[in-house]
Amino acid sequence: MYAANKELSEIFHAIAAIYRYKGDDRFRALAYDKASRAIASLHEDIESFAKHDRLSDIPGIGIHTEEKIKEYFRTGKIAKYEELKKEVPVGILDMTEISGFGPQSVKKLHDELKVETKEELVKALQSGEVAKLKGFGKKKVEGMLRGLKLHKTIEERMLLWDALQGAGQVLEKLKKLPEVKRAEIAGSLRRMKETIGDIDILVSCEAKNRKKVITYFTGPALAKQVLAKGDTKVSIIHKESGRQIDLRMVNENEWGSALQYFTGSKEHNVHIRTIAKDKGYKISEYGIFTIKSNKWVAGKEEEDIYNALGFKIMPAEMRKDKGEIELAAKGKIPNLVTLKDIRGDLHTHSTWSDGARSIDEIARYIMKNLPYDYFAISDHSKATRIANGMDEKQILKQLKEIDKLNKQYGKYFIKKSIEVDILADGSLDMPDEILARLDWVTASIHSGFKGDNTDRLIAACHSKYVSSIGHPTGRLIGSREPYKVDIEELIKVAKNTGTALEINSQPQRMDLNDEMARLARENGVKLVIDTDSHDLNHFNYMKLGVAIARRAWCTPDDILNTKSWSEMKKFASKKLK
Ligand code: DGT
Ligand code: CA
Ligand code: CA
Ligand code: ZN
Repeated sequence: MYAANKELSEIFHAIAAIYRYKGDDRFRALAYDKASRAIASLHEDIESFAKHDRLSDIPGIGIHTEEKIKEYFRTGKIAKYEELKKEVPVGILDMTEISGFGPQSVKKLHDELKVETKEELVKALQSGEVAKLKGFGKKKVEGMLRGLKLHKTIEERMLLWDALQGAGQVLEKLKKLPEVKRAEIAGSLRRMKETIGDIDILVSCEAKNRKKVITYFTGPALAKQVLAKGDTKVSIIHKESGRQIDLRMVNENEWGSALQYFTGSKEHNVHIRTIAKDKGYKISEYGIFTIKSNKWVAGKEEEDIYNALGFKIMPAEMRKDKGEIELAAKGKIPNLVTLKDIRGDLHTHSTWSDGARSIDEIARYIMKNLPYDYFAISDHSKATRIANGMDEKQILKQLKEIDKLNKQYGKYFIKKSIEVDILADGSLDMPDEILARLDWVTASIHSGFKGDNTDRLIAACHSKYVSSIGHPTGRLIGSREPYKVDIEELIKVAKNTGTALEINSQPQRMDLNDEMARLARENGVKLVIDTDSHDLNHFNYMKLGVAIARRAWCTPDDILNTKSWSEMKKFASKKLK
């Protein structure tokens, strides 16, 4: 991200948090949040927009935020922000975003216990001091402690999406060095785990050239800090992402064995090693050798290692020691779904609710950039007020616009849809007459996260208009736990009612997760992989959903949106009979 984009989006995010903390201007907070998101997802340098007086072209930038951006480029700061910062305890402001805390709770803790830092606040919570305050019952304090734990996972580990971005840039740069023969991501990132502890990169080069690669890797272009520096292993804190990257260097004939070893998982490798031992081999990052005479057998390519054991190579996403080795032994590794198989996206938001782009902009973007045969506009329904949900009148108007645009493009490309709220009693936030006019209906929960939501989801599956359940567990990695749901029961009902379950690809959602998606697949439930896009760049998230599906061993056949529209339609209309 451009430096100014990053700073401005952070400042606006902080201003929004301050307004929420003060509790006096909710709408202003929303406006700053929106602007912050808009800038964060901007592909171009915001400075060039400012220079050409085009800031108002950015969807999500309003009159006030435009003024603030201009001021930032004129003076280097935003006076209002400096002023606001003095009115609130900045040391604990961030904590308002942790689940179980919230601006009002943090404010109360500050006002009554005089805590100024995160450490003080955590201490007060753990010592039982907080539990003595009015309004902080046992349940509330437990919720806060759980929130802290969630928050910790994301402080210590990064989201898959963030790791992919950081690692991608570094890999490109390394590949450009003339000394580097091959370079590849390894570790949990290659396995596409939902959170990543550190990024692992493997490089092959001649031993005499290692020093040059190390000098570049630990130099100012990439490293903020050097954690460890050996002859073949170096660790840095990456300048751009602030995260740890481990680099290992191997000889060309060790490439395959090293890649196999450093891809892991540890559990997978341990199992592979016992099998090797039974067959008279030993495996290390340097190759596969006979135990008897220590003779090198293979190691140049990764598949050579597996082949030497009588296996076919399996995709990295499968390597968890959850049955994939047994499958490989039988020669039954499935052809997993890939990004190329995806033919459409059934969950996207436009300016009709909380999306940043008009339907026309989205459609044109997709036609130009993605190989899709169809996509659905699925804006929120009215119960999700914070997301500017649509009422009956608005959606009817929206349907007319979709008709008009499809006619204009000369193909029925945009499908009519909605992300309809599942209300507290399990009913849907839109009458059947309207749902009946749509091509695809995603039903989701956006409220009432505290109780057990199994019955609500099951009720939604029983609606003959509901094609798919959106982000079925509602979790946000690092900030919100999944609500309670009996996933096995949901899977059973989804199967019996012919309802699909969504794999939502938003980086923080990844919902269903890999294990649940696997359970769904094993029980014959169809899945849809959606991006839940709120802006054009979100369409790239599709690869995250595909990764979940691959970790769940899904083939194209398990994923509905690898199919033609007429087959999608067949699936949805089966319920209507
Ligand atoms: P992370 O970084 O916590 O998200 O997870 P990984 O899997 O990337 O773990 P990491 O970075 O510690 O190590 C990278 C890979 O190296 C790991 O997936 C397997 C391999 N590896 C590391 N330590 C060991 C070990 O003690 N035994 C075995 N068999 N493999 C190891
Ligand atoms: Ca790692
Ligand atoms: Ca590592
Ligand atoms: Zn939603």
